[in-house]
Amino acid sequence: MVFDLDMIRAYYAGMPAKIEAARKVLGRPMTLAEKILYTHLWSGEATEAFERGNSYVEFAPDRVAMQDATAQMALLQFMQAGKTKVAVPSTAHADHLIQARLGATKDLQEGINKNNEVFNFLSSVCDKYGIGFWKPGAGIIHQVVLENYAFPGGMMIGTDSHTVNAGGLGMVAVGVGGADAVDVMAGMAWELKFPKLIGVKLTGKLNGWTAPKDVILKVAEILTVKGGTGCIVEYFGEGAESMSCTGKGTICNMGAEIGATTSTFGYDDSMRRYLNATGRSEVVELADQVAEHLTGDNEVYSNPEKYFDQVIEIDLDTLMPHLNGPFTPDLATEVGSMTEKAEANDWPLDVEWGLIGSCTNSSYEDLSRAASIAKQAVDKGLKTKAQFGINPGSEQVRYTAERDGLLKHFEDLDATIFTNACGPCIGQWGRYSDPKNAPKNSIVHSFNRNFAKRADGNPNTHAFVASPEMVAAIAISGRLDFNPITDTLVNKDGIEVKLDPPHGEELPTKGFAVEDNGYQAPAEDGSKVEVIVNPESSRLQLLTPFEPWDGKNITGAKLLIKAEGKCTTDHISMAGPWLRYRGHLDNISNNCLIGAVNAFGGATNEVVNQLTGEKSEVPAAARAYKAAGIPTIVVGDHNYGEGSSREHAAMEPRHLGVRAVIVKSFARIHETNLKKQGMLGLTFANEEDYDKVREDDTFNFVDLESFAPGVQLTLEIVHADGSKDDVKLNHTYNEQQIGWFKAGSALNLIKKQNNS
Ligand code: MIC
Ligand code: SF4
Repeated sequence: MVFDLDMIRAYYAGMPAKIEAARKVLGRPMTLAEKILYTHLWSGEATEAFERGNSYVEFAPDRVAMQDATAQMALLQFMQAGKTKVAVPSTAHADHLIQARLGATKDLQEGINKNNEVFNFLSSVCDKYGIGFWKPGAGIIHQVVLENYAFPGGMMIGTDSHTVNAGGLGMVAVGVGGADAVDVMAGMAWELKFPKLIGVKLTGKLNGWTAPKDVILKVAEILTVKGGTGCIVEYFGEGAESMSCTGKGTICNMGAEIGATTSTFGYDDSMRRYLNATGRSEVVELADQVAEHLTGDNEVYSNPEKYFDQVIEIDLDTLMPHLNGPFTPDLATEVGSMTEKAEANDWPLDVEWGLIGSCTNSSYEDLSRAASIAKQAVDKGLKTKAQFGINPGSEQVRYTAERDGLLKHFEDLDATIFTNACGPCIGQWGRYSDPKNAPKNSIVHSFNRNFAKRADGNPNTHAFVASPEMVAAIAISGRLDFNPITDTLVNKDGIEVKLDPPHGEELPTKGFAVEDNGYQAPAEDGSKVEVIVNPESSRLQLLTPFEPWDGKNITGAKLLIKAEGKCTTDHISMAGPWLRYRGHLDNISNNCLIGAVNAFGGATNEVVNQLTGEKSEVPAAARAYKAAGIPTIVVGDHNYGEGSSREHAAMEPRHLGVRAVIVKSFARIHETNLKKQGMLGLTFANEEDYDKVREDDTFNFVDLESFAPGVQLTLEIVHADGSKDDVKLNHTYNEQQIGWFKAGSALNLIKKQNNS
């Protein structure tokens, strides 16, 4: 058994009393999200009602999960915290660093060869500090967590934005930066602004070609990529109960794409079935005893408008399959309305690849429904027009799917089965030798993100997100505007055939099976384990603490870049080829902001170095200012830092001498990451002030010495012609976070506290 039953037992035992206390202070019925939050207060039982969207609250999560690309930095920081063992059950998963190119066996071996140093580092740090390690090939973090660790009513954090996937099993699971994980692993509280609540009522029942994926694709259309910011989305209603647990996981997974803190579902039969099938009937027995607390109160669901900050209703009976994209996951098109839209926007109608899997849609049910389409194609004499790539989410799913003949149906269409890892979902797809100059094309996938270059590094790849069964149908037809509900295809004998709606099995009838799940338990006593970091390494670098604040106003700062439009963490710290430097701050800093669009001239990775007046790449300009002892600032647009949890996007600018990031609005995880690394993350009080910033300005903070919670800061902008603008800046720093800024980083403060 890899999961911690005693911890779950203890939590459930304390739950009723804690809920009663919370009910008393709230004086009203409770949503599920509130029940989970109020039973995980660091301080124990609730003594006050928190203000949603405003109060900073300390929580005590039950677990921590990390993946290889973020764990390196998280664990390098943890090593500095001065602890001998992690304080809560934690795991690390080797999944992001493995490429998808030739197929599972070869790619996995190559992945191990190339990343040996990093995997050894992770394996030994885990061994030393009591962290479970899931080896390369074991699976993708969120699928492995759902299969092994998630439990109804639990709270976890993970150093990956899709940690939210565990909401499918009724958790409050939140993606965080590594520094937050370090706090919790070091035995400290985890702080979060008490979220607002969005209720999504699902009526009716999914049918035909419509899948759980379409629910979230629809929600993304309604809420857009920032509509969920600062909120927990709670799904309820008969439609929710009719859906499988892994289907719920898909919906929660893509909550990250609307910026939501997390999403969750109440405990129901689908979760019982899933827990039983994945060897956790003890959890079911325990959960059943507190079942009433593992879902929202009836009154809440009957009168949702009264209890949620926003309510959305979706009728599953009439919901249509969707294709979202390209380049953003909230650009929704119903299957059947694609032709005109694609033509109007010049999206290539020919589809070259269909990719199925990733942490979002790689359950047994997903593979079986998509396989039913692949099988039909073969049975009806169809050939696939596009190529297929499959990424199973875990070795357990892969092994079972192979045993049950599901993978064979894809192989009959010449599909490539990739490693149980992230691969093509995170730019680790060896599709082209020269992606930058690769041709314009369309692909469909069942993943979650479709930002430019995300899958294959090619800026001209138009990626559309759909359910696995729809991906299968579209790939077979080779047309983006194929509508399997109405359209026919011509088979090899020239006969027109139609695809029947998909069917699948929620869980394997013969049960799950696996030979080697790839888990490595940590040493009982890790004190003798040695963690080696070669000082010559290009992949790993021990951290040097950031400088504390000198107590003075930051003056004479220059603009490193004013980013225009979408600036996701992929723009700030690109993944793909750069994943190899995730454990080496100085080396990875060479990708700092290279994808951000410069508001002056519209180029990427090209700014004017004000010291020389010459054009420069962004990281080189930053290094030049730093060498000259000149502080810099970054200016950005809305939802700056959207996407991943990678704290490199905050650490790199900090390392390169950026002192403040000033934007119209932030994505939550990134804002926290900036604060943790001792950076000033500020927003324009007046959005139009963004326009006042010119390329060759000089910036002076005039009242930083009185930096305090709830008080605006003032930035003096001195233009090259000598004229000045005073701009008001908002911030969300509380006392403690100001402490991080002063200490130079949150980690500096932990160390100080440990030593005192
Ligand atoms: C992603 O999906 O973007 C990632 C890669 O999983 C990231 C984490 C990372 O940057 O390593 C995430 O979503 O947090
Ligand atoms: Fe991996 Fe993609 Fe899931 Fe991120 S979204 S964890 S890269 S499979």
